[in-house]
Amino acid sequence: MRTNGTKLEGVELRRIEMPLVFPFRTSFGTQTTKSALLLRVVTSEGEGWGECVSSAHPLYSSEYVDASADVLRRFFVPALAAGGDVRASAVATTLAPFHGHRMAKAALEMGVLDAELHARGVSLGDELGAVRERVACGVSVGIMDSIDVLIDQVEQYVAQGYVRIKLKIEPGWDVAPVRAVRERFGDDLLLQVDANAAYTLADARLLARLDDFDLLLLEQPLPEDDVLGHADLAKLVRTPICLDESIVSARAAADAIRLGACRIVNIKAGRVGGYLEARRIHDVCAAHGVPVWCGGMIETGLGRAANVALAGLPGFSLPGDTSGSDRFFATDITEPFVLDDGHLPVPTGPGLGVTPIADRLAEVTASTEWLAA
Ligand code: OSB
Ligand code: MG
Repeated sequence: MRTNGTKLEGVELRRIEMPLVFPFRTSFGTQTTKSALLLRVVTSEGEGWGECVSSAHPLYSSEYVDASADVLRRFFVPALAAGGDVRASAVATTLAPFHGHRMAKAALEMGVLDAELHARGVSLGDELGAVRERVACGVSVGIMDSIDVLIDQVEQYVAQGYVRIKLKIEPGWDVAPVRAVRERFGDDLLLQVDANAAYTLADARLLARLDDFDLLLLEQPLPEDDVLGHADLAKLVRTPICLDESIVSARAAADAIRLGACRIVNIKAGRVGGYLEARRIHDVCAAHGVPVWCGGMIETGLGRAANVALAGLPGFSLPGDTSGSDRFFATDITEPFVLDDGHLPVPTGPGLGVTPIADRLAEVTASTEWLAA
């Protein structure tokens, strides 16, 4: 046993910029580049990688890359350094006095966890309780300029083996694209939609028209803080409602389920403050018989590896947005995740099971900063 515990030596914050293979349009904006913050957490036991999923602009949630960097630099890393023995299971508690900034918290916990698991020789999948060796993969398809372009895109993804298609929707791009995809690809295609909070309860009759298309789920139709609105909407549409943005913690998940606001939950570790809280949400949902699936935030291979590990847990009974690296990037910073018969393998190496390739990382790095503990 270690007597003095694990010491945090410092954290390297690395800002990266990666071009997307093509623009990704959602109801809140169009993204052409992936901007992210990577954390190399260095402890007395070794090092680990964390990926912060905040975006350049606060459009999906209130978080954004520069704010994540600031709060890590100013508060989170100093607090963790001051806390003594650094353990992944205690990171959330150490950072709990600070409100919000869950994506930054998640990234720091992920880096500490990766370092710790490397030292113990345990994979993240095993640590979290994954029961699958590979996970079924879906893909999130952006809003397109025309139905023809959309059908073309979906055709390519289906040909690549994706087992489920998620269409981004917004007012003016909802019933028509869903109908077109359903008609073209038939009733067997697993199909769902994601509104990213673009509607209001006044749109209930419009959203109920989606009931005709046998969708797996309708993701986050209403604003993040409108949980009761989702419960009301659930009485007006037959398609199961799934929450993404609204579920910021295990408590929020329990509340939403109790209120009848969702029948399915999208779990994203960054949105909820880390992979350990993500597992608690999985457990809460499992206890209520609520299926979950793993969401995505356009992660590099680092976050993708962690997401695939999470998706290996037993309650992840629906395909996730765990697409292959080439869905977004021509070249990833790790060995790419490549779909095999619609699935991705849960990494088996210690920690994340992947590390950045030095040359690739250097190519996409905009700046680095060392935060000494
Ligand atoms: O709502 O699921 C979302 C990407 C960025 C921000 C929000 C969302 C998304 C996606 C998933 O749709 C994209 C992916 O596969 O990573
Ligand atoms: Mg979503």
